[in-house]
Amino acid sequence: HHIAHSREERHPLAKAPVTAPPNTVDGFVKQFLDNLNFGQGVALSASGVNDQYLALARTVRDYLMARWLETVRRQLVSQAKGVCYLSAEYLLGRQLGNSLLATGLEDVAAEALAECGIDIADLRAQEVEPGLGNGGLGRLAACFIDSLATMSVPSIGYGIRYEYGIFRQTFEDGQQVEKPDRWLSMGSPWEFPHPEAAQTISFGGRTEQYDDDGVTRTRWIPDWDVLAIPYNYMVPGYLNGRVNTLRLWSAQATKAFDLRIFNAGDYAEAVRAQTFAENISKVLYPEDSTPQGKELRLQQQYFFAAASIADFLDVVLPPDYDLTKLPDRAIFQLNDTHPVIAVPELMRQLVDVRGLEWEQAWEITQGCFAYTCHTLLPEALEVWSVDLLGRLLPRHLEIIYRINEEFLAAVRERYGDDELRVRNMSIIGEHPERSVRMAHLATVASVKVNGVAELHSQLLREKVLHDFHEFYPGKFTNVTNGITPRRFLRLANKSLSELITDALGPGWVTDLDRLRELETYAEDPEFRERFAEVKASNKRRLNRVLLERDGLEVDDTHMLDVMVKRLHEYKRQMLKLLHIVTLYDGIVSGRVPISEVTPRTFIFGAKAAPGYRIAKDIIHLINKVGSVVNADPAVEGRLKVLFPPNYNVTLAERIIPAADLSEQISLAGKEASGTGNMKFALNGALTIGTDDGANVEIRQLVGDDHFFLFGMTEPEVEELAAKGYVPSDFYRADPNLRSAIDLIASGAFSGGDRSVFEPVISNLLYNDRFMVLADYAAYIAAQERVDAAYADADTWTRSAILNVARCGFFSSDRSMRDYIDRIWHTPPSF
Ligand code: B1N
Repeated sequence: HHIAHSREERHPLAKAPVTAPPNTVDGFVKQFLDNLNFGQGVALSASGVNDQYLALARTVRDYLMARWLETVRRQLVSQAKGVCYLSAEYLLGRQLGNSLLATGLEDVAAEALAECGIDIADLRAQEVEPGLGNGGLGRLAACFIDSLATMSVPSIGYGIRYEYGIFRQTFEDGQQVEKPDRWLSMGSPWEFPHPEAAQTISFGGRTEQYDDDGVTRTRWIPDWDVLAIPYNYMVPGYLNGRVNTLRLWSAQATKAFDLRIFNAGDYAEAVRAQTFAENISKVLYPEDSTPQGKELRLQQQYFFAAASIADFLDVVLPPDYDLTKLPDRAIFQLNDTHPVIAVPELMRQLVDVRGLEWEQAWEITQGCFAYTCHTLLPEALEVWSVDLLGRLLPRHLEIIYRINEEFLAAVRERYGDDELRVRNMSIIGEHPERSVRMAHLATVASVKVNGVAELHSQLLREKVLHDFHEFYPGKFTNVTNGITPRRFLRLANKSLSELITDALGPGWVTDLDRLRELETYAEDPEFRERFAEVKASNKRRLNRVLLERDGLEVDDTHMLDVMVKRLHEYKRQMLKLLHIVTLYDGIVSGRVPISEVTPRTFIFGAKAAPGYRIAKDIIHLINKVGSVVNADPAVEGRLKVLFPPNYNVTLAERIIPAADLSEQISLAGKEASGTGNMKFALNGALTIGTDDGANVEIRQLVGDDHFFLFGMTEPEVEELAAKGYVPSDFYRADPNLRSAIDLIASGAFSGGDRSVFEPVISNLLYNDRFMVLADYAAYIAAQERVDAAYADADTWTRSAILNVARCGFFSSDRSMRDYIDRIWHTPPSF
């Protein structure tokens, strides 16, 4: 601090505060041309669109930079309690539009570029989105850091800078083929690497005890290490002059590492070893909700957790900080179990590195962590084999064992020798192999544990973590997920935003409850007409996007019925498909006159984990049904099935504002929350959905008349499972269902080849873990209610407006307030 200070004394310019370029069209043009000429090294006349995009991005960045430096400075001075959000995924979406919005530069930039003869829309289209996440969990992290910046909460996001994000999906003959996501190949203008602030992260080796002035201590003697290089990303608050930090770690081989081998004369081996180390941040694991237990994944988790803890202790905290006060200075929020290895890592830092007593260190650690659980599926609860963990992180395994020993002693003290309970609660599981249950470790170490929707939190307390809830009453809480209204309404749906702002003024963007005031406008025929025109224009825009992107045609006179989310059996894309096949079957069999079929365009968007066989078969089937239905003249173009490949945040921003109907049809009790459901409702789509996740809260808020509920409730699901679910009974009992399944099985969608979709069909008839057939009849009936409601366009529009008006609760700003009140206790700073 002292050296830095004297450096600033030397020149008057160095003393002046950093200021942004002038907020005018001329100022913007000047900055843009400077960035193009001096940053990109090209003249305007010779520049290509990517040069121009990079120069534009750097220009917007220049406007953010002064605010970022100021935010960092103030945070350093105030030392207020802050949030460290630890997440293995951040599904950020494109940065340029959001940065322009946050700085209020949208119009200035567009005008400035127009004066240079450039259409800003062409440059915005250049940006490759950073897809550093799989789905809801990663997008949630991105929404949360947006809200934290907008609400001026001291906070920092920590994660991994994957060189390859979620794979790019292509279809070959209807089947998913994965391509690498080279998002960095054209350069990323949004990141700032800081190799001088690297952390060294160690792995492997052994531990030993040693005598430290009469005290026996443990040290870890690792046998290899890597460098973690921080890359800073700016997270701008919306029009509030604050810019927070997202710090993503990239792996680099350490010098010591390659030199050792290099000096032994084996150059090729030294290079191989370097590649090995740098593999750690190479690629995002593409499994959503089903961890794979791979060694590289554990390496990733420890790599970013340890780097983040070290960064916070060494760089963010002042030197000589009294660590016993850490719980008043920081809360580490664990986004699912992926960063939970940070718990034993903090213990190791406090006990082994900084010499604190175990008891004191444990007290601190238990005050610093909070854990968000995002699932209910048993197969999604992460475990690491003791064998693997002990090999990679021997000291951490010892620490986990001791935590468990003391925890189980407390359990035994409370319940006597109830060994069944002790076994169920243990952090170490014994079957099918000895393993560390990361959710148990997280629960034991955390101040609070939260689920992500009311129903989910209730099921956590009553089922998945029931014994823990009994043991730690008060530890469990709920924070219902949210979405940022900046990206998912203001940016994605500019025309609806303008309509809302015309009615209410601009304040709703940071105070989404104000949308309630739209309820009276729902009764105004003129407002309804304008609202309907917004929907229609969003459909036309989607039409243009899909035509250009994929050569697909949306009929903008159709009802737009959308199901976009990861492909997973529990989400039940098969149920949606059975509805489509039933409609088609009705037409071709002559049972339903074509004039009675409501014209609908169905849009699917979904990636399947590359190793998830049945999910890939379902993608194949959707595409094949689409080819047949779309081409059959008997359908007269009244049904269209579109499946644009590579659904991502950018495409979501186009699809969601155009949708009429939102499909949220998971089996009750399986979808922890869902956040797509919120995005659709907030953009004026009506939901057809089960009583699951946050659907429950959406329906309560918008009202039963404006939501199409169907299907079994969670207790009904349990009841059916308990009495023994036999899917083929439903097949036999329902002629429509039988006919639809038989049509698929007959090879009608696979050129007569009955073998292609046999696995999908037998999975439905003889397994059907997520009870698609049991909910089929209710779903079809609900879709008939949808058709009837849609026939009255004006009433439908009124319901759509009421959905918008009543969904302010789902702002991620509200989620942040809940985390602050119930868990973090971090007041806003400035
Ligand atoms: O997290 C979202 C929820 O809205 C969804 O309902 C939930 O399914 C999703 C391992 C996950 N749960 N678990 C994951 C992702 C990646 C991975 O490697 C698990 N994602 C969810 C936000 O709360």
